[in-house]
Amino acid sequence: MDRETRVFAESHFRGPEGRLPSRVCPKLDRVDFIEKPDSFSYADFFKGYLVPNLPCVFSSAFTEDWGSRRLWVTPSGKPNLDYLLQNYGDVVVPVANCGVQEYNSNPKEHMPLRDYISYWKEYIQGNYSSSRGCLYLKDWHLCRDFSTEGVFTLPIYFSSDWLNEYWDALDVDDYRFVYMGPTGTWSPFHADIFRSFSWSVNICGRKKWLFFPPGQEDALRDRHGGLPYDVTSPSLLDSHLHPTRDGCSPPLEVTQEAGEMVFVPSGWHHQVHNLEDTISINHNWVNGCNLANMWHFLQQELRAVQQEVIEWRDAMPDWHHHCQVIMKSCSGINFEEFYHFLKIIAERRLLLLAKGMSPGQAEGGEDTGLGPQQAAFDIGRIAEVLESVVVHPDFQRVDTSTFSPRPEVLLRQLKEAVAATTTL
Ligand SMILES: O=C(O)CCC(=O)C(=O)O
Ligand SMILES: [Fe+2]
Repeated sequence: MDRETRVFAESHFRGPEGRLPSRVCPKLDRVDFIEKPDSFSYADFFKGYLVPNLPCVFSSAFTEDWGSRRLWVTPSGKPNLDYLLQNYGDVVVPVANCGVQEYNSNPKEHMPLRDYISYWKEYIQGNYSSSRGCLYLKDWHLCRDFSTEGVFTLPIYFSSDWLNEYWDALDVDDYRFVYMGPTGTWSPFHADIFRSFSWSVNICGRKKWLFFPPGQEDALRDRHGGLPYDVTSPSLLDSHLHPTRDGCSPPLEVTQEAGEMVFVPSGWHHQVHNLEDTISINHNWVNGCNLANMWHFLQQELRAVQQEVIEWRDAMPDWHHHCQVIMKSCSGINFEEFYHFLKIIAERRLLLLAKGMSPGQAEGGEDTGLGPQQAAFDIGRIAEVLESVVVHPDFQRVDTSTFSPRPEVLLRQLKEAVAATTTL
């Protein structure tokens, strides 16, 4: 990142738009298409899409050299099921049944990839129908199971990825996925986990995306406040069931072709349909541009948990602690872990600045080229969010006596670093 880009981003987040979770969205009637890798820099993406939180689509030229686009695909552009079987057949993968609604999602089962591939072949032979229903392989952690060298290369635009940096540092999890399924498989209406960004590349096939800017989903709620499962369902036209439906603009529709890369901004609800037999690689990621959205989301999640168990508040002396435990099991993270996440990233950035290195070099891997300006920006964003965390009444109830460093100490270190980097 260059200095001018950092100044631009910092002034955005200081302004009224940056202070609120991104609810302000200009009326868009189409999504930008980025044609040429050579004339589109990291700064162009950062200023044009990441900071303003707007979707865009990158042409297939951006993924031309990915091994998966050759190896996983037949010459006629179909998924190379035999290649996948030979190379990954034994791995156990999660599979959703698109034909069955369970809350606002689909029930999942686990099976060896070889069984999913036999199902897929039968499904094609059966003219895209099967007594087993319409099955979609979702959220396969390929990178956790195999080396992905020669499969794909992380595009520079998406390289400031704290979620995966954090989980890699802990060596327990990641948010890097492969999806694959026949024509007709789909993902119900949702916004991504923790209000993360996502990026998605079609290795082969086509997807139709329906996008709603942040806040628009509220107009789609039913009489009881529930979000829809399927925004294309005719029941949405019933104004008795969905009284505020008229207040919602039609979705932004994007058709993603083979090789193309979609950037999904933070907090944008979306629904996705595979128009052909499709394989995609999708990552979720968080960084300084959507960190405040993540923190806002976690506060909402805690409030929702507290509402659910409000009746026990007076009877249980450790009710607040229990709310944090429930939140961790429902959302995957609670306030203590969020602090840990901030701490790990903050310490890595402080170290980088102290050593005058870029984030990529510090990991001993390939240099991502994001550099000290990015580290300084990251520190500023963490300081701002941590300042809000430490004064939150529910965070103040968390026992931080064993945290190292204590949250106030880390905040002070970050503020000192912010002051020292203004002239960087
Ligand atoms: O491709 C899909 O089915 C869903 C992808 C998605 O929701 C995402 O990448 O955020
Ligand atoms: Fe998504």
